[in-house]
Amino acid sequence: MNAALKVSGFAAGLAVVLGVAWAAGAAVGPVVDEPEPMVHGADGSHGSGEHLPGGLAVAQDGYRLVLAEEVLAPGTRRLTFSVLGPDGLPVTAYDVEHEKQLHLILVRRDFEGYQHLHPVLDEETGEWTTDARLTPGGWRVLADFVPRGGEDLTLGSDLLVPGNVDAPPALPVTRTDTVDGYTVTVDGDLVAGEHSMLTMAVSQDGRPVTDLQPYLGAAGHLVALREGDLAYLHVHPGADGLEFGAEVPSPGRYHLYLDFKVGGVVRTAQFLLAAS
Ligand SMILES: [Cu+2]
Repeated sequence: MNAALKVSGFAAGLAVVLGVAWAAGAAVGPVVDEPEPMVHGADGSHGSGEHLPGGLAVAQDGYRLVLAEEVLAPGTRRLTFSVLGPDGLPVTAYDVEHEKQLHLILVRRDFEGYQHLHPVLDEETGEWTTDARLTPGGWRVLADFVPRGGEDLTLGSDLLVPGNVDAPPALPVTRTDTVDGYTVTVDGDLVAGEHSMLTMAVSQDGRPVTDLQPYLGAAGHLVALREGDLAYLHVHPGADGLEFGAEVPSPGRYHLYLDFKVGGVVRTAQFLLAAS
C-alpha cells in the first residue's frame, strides 16, 4: 500500500466516523452548531467567546519582550529592551501604528507613576532605548507594536525600582483632572462587555480649549488600564474630536490616561472610572 492510498483510506474512515457522529447527533435532537474555539489576538477582534486583554503576558504568538535590565535604580534611567520574534532573533522591522513603530507605557503598579514613551529603534540590532523617570516601586512595562506584516500585540514585563514605597492612597472615582491649568473632564460610562463612548473635554479658566493640536494622528491619545492586573485595553479614537470607543472586558475599575497637546506641549490627564 502506498502513502497516497493510506492517506485516502484513513480519510475515508474518518469521514465515516464523522458521518456516524453527525447522524447520532441528528437523531438525538437539535445540536447547537458551535464553531471551533479560536485563538484570539491581543485586540480580541476575532470571533466571540473569551479572550484576554493585551499586556498581561511577556510572550505571545511567538513574540517575547526582553528587558535588558529588570532592576533599575530610581532616577532618570536609560531603559533598553528588545522584542524577540518567532525565530528567536530580535525583531528589527515594525509597522507604524498611530504614527509610531512602538508605544511604550510605563506604569507603576500602584498607579502612582505613568509615562507614555516612544523609544528609538536601532534597526541593526533590534534594540529599543528610551529615557524613563523612575521612582521606587514595581513598574509594568507595556510595549504596543505591530511586527512588520503581523498583528497588533501588547506585551508586558515587570521592572523593579528599589526603594521605600508608601502604602498607596485610596483612589476615588475621578472624572476631572487639572494639569498645568488645563481642566479635562470625561463623560460616559464603562459597561463590561459593551461598547461605550467616552467623551473628553478640555477647558482653561472655565472656557473650552479649541486649539488642541493633533497628537499621534488624533485629537488625543487614550490608554485604559484595569485595576488589579494592569490589563492594557485598546481604545479607539472616534470620528469626532476627543471621543473614544472603549470596550472593557469585566466589571471593575479602570485607570484612563489621556495625552493631549496644546501649544506644542503634550500633557497627560488621568481619570478613574468604575465599570458595571
Ligand atoms: Cu505612543
